[in-house]
Amino acid sequence: MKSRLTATGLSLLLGVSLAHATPDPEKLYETHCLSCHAPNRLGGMGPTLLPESLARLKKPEAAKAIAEGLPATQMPAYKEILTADEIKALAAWIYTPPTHPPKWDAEDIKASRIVYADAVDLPAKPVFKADPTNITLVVEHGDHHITVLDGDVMEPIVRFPTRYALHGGPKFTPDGRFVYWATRDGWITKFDLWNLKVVAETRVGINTRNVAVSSDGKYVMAANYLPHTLVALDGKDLSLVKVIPVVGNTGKTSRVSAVYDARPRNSFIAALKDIPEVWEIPYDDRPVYKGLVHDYRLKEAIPEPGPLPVRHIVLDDYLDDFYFDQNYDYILGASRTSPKGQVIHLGAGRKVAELDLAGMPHLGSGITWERKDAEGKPQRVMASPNLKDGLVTVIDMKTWKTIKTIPTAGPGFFLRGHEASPYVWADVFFGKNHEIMHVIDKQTLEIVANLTPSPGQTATHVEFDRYGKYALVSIWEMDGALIVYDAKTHKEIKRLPMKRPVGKYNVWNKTRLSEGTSH
Ligand code: DHE
Repeated sequence: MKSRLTATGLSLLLGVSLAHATPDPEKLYETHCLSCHAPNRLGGMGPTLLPESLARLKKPEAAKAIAEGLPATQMPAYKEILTADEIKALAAWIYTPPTHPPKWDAEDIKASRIVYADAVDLPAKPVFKADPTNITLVVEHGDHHITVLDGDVMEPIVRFPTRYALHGGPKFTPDGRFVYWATRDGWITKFDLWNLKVVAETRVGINTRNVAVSSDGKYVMAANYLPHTLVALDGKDLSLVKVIPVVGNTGKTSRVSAVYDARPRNSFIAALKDIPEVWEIPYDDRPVYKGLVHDYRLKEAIPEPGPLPVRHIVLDDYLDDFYFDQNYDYILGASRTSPKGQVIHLGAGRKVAELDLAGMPHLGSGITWERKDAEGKPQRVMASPNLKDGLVTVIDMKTWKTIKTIPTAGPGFFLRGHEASPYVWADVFFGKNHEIMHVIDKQTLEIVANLTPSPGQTATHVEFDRYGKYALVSIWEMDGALIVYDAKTHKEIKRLPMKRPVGKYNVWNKTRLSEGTSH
């Protein structure tokens, strides 16, 4: 931070009143912010300061952050350096579009890559004694750290800092050795979990959604809001393989809501925010034909050249939030605006049914399990929390009908279960009851327990250990905690203090595509 004469100081010095001089936020940015937040507000050591990146931050909060700084970050307080008007002007200005449209192209991506020499060619053997398949990563949002937990004894093995604002699930290679994560500012990190070292980092975009890893570990695919691209990296060293501009059949470009690995199909599936299409991107040698809409085996069409061709599945409605069935034959999708969900058969490339979904379902957080129907026959269901209404929707995976709407104490974000557990756990993330965690019986579809792990504090995102013995709950507060519950008795076993912990990721459950968690 550079010191500088304030407008008030200058006016005293000159003996004139500058009280009404209009602050020049662009100049203020250059003087005070550019060294950390980079030219064109693209982000560097500090986060990106563009309207798209600030969508989740209210303007008064931005002004407060400038005035008072941010705890547990390098952001200093400016209230002694800038006037209130200057702070206000600066806070307003960062929400305006930049004069030069921001760009992040192949050259920027290549130039950003960092390979850490001390993490190359390390032995394929864990440096810790814990079972590497039962490790759980905990993302701590509060001070941007990851804790690596031994899942058998629920003790931290190591805790290390990450880049700013990691979002979405870290994705493991099938052997569980390497894990990749994305930050909202576009950084993709490859981490060697057995050697506890960062291997490489590449910045793929300005505003990034999430990352997926191909089931052969060959490709890492990142989804961007800004620019409108998907970016494929080499899974080995995060070098650039391909930038895929996201342009629909009509020529319109789109933000990518998220990208997922569809393991049984050897392909990535991308959810698009601004065009009514879903993209499938095979990563095996399967030919994909240009112009293809419904069936990639159309022989008369022209094959798209090069690796990672795109199959456009054109739909009647937008789909930006997905749930896949366990075989990846179907997508259950919804847009954040339409009351009807769609069931898409991926092979046929078209809608086969509609879903009755009240409120705003969070299908990306859906899970599945088997129960018995009224006649005692096995019935596979999927359930989704709801971001707007206090309910969990349960859908029959054969008829696609809603078989139950379970009322909850408020809108929820995450729902989690485990093959070995008779219960699913649903949080109440929003509203006055955000301290409550519901436990739902998989068979009766009734709430059997309402836990209040930490009165007055937000309880969220449950994840299980490999065996379904423990249920881990995040207390999403700066001085929060990870609470370990006995998954059978719902009794607290221990609590580990953590800084605003959110997502937790167990190697076994994620690499074995457990039906009780997201993949
Ligand atoms: Fe997330 C996953 C989208 C806000 C924490 N979130 C995801 C995924 C998507 C998504 C598409 C799946 C990606 C993956 O795992 O590969 N999230 C969105 C949104 O659209 C939304 C509502 C608004 C936004 O601005 O992005 C949103 N998400 C949040 C939060 O506010 C949360 C609670 C805190 C944060 O990190 O910003 C949050 N999202 C998470 C977590 C996961 C996630 C912990 C991974 C869950 C898992 O178990 O896999």
